[in-house]
Amino acid sequence: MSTQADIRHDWRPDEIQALFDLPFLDLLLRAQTLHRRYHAPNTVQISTLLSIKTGACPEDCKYCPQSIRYDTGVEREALMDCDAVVDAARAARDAGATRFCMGAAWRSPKGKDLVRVAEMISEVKALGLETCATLGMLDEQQAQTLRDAGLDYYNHNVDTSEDFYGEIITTRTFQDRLDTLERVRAAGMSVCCGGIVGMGETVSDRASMLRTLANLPEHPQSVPINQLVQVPGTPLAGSEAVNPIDFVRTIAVARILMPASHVRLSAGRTDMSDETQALCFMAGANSIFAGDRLLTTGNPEADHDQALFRRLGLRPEGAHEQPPRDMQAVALER
Ligand code: SAM
Ligand code: DTB
Ligand code: SF4
Repeated sequence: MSTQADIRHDWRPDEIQALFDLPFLDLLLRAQTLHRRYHAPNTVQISTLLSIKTGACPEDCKYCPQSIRYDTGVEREALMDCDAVVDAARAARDAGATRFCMGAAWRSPKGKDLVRVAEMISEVKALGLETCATLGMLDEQQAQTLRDAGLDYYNHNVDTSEDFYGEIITTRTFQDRLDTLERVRAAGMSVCCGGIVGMGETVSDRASMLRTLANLPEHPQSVPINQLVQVPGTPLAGSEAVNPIDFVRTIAVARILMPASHVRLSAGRTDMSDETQALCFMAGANSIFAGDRLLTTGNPEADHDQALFRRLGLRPEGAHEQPPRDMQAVALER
């Protein structure tokens, strides 16, 4: 049974630190127990990403292969044609995704580009998919335009703690991020907001980032937890890799702080073992990106994910009309 007492917006730093300090198995048990009050067990929501405008971003996010400031070999690509985006969305739907997320390497969208993205959103929604976009900072009017086009979710990550933010990005502030999130909420869209683990932050930074998310006026409906994908040429390439147990702890604490939200095991899965991913699901992750690409970097192959789902007895959430053929096979076998 769910209780309002689980959904809090007044978490104190010491309470969150105490969660990180729990014995690992106590933390996992608590996270999975709470998870089952709010979500169907063994069920994972599937999103697919498409980079609709790639590279040459003016921002200086130290993790990002798409910043114009770093030589990462990412080929810049102008905003895609609507038809090509719709084709990709249809393929994602037919492969079992229920949400399609369109990402653009912008600081913020420009007028005429936003009109084109609005058209893409309407057409992707008409396929019966939930729509998500991540286009950088928005003003009120832009948020409303996206909402009117049928955008369900807007992804805009805080990425790390307020204190550590300036070490990672200097071209905008943490408050700029919060301001956009407020406009997204005010326009009536669901918020997808999370961050990255493995950028040299401390556990206390991770706790502070999650506290920011949990103490927002509403919990983000979707909370992507990314493990840094180290891309040669970015300033963060060569960072010390995050220990898998510490990554799983971050997922578990996110689950406990935001029990009703979808917590997405996001970027970084190609660098994780199946066992680490299984622990993430045990810790309360119930969403992934499927498809062999994220935006510019790789993601596990469909075959690998299907085998992992089969071995763990996981099923896709609300799969579209019919489950994809391979997932039907999973259901029949069980
Ligand atoms: N330009 C927009 C923005 O920054 O909001 C949208 C696209 S941006 C690529 C979306 C998110 O991807 C970032 O906020 C960051 O959390 C994540 N991201 C980017 N590069 C990453 C990397 N190398 N590893 C993990 N996550 C990454
Ligand atoms: C999020 O939190 N992770 C996704 C999505 N939101 C847009 C992006 C991950 C990007 C990883 C690096 C790349 O592929 O360029
Ligand atoms: Fe640009 Fe977004 Fe990459 Fe930052 S994370 S450099 S804003 S594409």
